Amino acid sequence: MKVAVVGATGLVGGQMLKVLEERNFPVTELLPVASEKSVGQLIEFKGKQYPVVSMDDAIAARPAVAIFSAGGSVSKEQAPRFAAVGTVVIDNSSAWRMDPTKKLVVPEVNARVLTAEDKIIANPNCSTIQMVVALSRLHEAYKVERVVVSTYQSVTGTGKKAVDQLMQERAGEEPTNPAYPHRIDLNVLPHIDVFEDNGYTKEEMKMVKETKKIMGDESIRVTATTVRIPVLGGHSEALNVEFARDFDLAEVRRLLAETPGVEVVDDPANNRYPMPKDAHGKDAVLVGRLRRDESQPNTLNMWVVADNLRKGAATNAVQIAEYLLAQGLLK
Ligand code: 11C
Repeated sequence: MKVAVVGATGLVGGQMLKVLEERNFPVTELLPVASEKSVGQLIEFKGKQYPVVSMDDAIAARPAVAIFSAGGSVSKEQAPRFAAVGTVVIDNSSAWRMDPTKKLVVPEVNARVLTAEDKIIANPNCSTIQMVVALSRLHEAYKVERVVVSTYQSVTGTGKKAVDQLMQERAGEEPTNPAYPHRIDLNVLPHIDVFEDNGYTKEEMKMVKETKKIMGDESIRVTATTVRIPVLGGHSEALNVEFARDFDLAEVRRLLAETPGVEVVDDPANNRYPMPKDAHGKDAVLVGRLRRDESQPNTLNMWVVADNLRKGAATNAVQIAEYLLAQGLLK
């Protein structure tokens, strides 16, 4: 199967290649696509070298699937061109997520919505993905009414520039090309993406809107505070979840243990709880610190951690491709 990876030289693109290789996706020909200046650069995949090709050459090759991680404007312009030649595009940008004609998919939660008509499929924001994976079975059991979420997000969510900023600051150097308006080492920024007119950031509003769409329930109320911290391994989230029905904590633990994609790490007596250093490089969404909110009925507190470049981006996209393949939806 011919597979294009658009944005192959970026942080997420690199993870896409790694995950395709690790999960043994049946790639017979890889078409790595990046900016014009990278054309010809060699990319190693499954022990073979593949040259980076131009967007036009990749479209002319008519791949079965193109996994995009090249930003919203590239996606808006180029995804329809791939779709026009019959390629299924799985897009990691925010370009199509809230388009009512496009599906927004986390396979463990709503893969069933996909059909042969879907030629551009949106991959959600990383902080939304790990939250909905953790919530999906609990929603079926007790119905989520409202979520209050605070995030603690890795600089890898911003990209290479931010990783460089953190590392340079840590080494006592002045960052050459800072990604943030303030230092990030030894600091915390309550600011991810741009501020909107309502005072929330775009990242916060993504969590509100994408959750409703993926979970197929516009009645779920979400309010978010998203925060950047000087960490590399993954995003952490404190969730306060109010349900319509009461729950039993032991049953919550059992439901989470049975939830596809979730690993329960919850043994406070032995100092075991989810941490980014343990999520790093894994596909699982780690869930722990499970406890009843004693300040109001039917409400649970939980701590959710995942590698934002893997389940939050690359793994989720490849899982969508795997689902399409298994359903015979890829040519
Ligand atoms: C961050 N969540 O951590 C962002 C990165 O809409 O796919 C991913 C942005 C997106 O900065």
